[in-house]
Amino acid sequence: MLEKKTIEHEKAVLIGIINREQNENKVTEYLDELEFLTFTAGGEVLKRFVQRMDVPNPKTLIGSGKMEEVEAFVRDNEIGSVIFDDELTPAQQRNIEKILRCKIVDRTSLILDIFAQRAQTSYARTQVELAQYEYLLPRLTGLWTHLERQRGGIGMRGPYETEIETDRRIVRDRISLLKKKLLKIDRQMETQRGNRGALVRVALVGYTNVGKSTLMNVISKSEVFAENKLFATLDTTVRKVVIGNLPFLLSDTVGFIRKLPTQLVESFKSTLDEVREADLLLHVVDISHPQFEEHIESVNKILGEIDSADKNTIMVFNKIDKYEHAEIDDDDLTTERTGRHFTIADWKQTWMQRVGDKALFISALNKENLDEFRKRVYDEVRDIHVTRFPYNNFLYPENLDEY
Ligand SMILES: Nc1nc2c(ncn2[C@@H]2O[C@H](COP(=O)(O)OP(=O)(O)OP(=O)(O)O)[C@@H](O)[C@H]2O)c(=O)[nH]1
Ligand SMILES: [Mg+2]
Repeated sequence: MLEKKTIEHEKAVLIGIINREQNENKVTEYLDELEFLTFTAGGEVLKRFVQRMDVPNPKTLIGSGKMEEVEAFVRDNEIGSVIFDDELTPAQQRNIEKILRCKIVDRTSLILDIFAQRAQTSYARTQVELAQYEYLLPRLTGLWTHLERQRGGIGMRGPYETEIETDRRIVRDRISLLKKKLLKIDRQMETQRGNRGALVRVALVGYTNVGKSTLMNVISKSEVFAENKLFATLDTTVRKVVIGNLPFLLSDTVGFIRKLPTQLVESFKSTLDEVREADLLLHVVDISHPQFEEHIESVNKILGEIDSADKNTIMVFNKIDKYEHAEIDDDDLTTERTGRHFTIADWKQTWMQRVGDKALFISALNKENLDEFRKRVYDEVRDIHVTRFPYNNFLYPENLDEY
């Protein structure tokens, strides 16, 4: 098992880059999220460094002047980790480590670290460990990478096989062992899912921290761990829920995030099977989050990666109790009216209108609009159910109020 890096209340600085793809506002938003990730991992952010550069420095990502500034700050403030929002190449990571002499973390390794901290079951731990080794493997190639193509040639035989080579072999062996272990668990889980019979399956999906587990708990009276940190849930919980007298299965699973490391999507494949095999998705969105539209995009992108983009989906806009909009004074003629100024009623007139009755607005925390939520889910599940079992449709009336 890989050693868990615990960065408890460790002092950290963040580094972001402004370029053609990400302007200053975007970078601020990304660093806000990176700070939340750092907090979740147990760190405290003392300062952010941002540099504008269109072509990143191949050796150190940021320029040498900026690096000196960071180095001085790290030295004066006993910084434990320097965290980059952008992914670093193995070489960049090594070079920067030499200059700053502290832990160099990128977004991917930070997310992996949080997953490692949060994994409870042996299943989740195995999946995270696999992702960590996949991340590690190309980073073990140190000195000898450039000779790789000539492997087996002169000077590369026998005693010249380096420690790195041995390490790599160990890591590769470990990866194939973990894959075998996961395959075995996958088969068990598949059988388990098969045993659940033909009940309609509904899956909660969404960005991390949007309130999926909270909603699961109010709907199913279960006790899934929910808190205001990222990735509170890593395992999938499945509960049988009954609305009216119509039973179905509801699953709550790992939350998504922008740039979710591909290693994680890969190794969490079987956890995500619950989503892939669902008949209906409830895409939960935190409408009070300023970047909720981007969150929807990130989630849709990952759904695409797991072949679930075209599934029957209800959009559940949660946290309406927390939603606030900015006001523009009557005499202010310069401020451009943007999404920040919309009320929820305004939002409903935007693209959300096209979502039609597949959009719901609720507060899972204050239990607002849950009746409407139940009714919509009932209707949808009922439709799927009666298509599947046409002979017992009389059991489930079209109008839930008849109960
Ligand atoms: N104000 C408000 N807060 C909410 C609402 N629903 C959930 N929360 C809070 O949002 C935080 C995250 O909730 P979770 O249910 O853990 O979110 P999740 O989507 O399961 O998150 P992950 O498992 O981390 O992906 C918690 O602090 C909840 O109390 C809501 O309707 N309104
Ligand atoms: Mg959760």
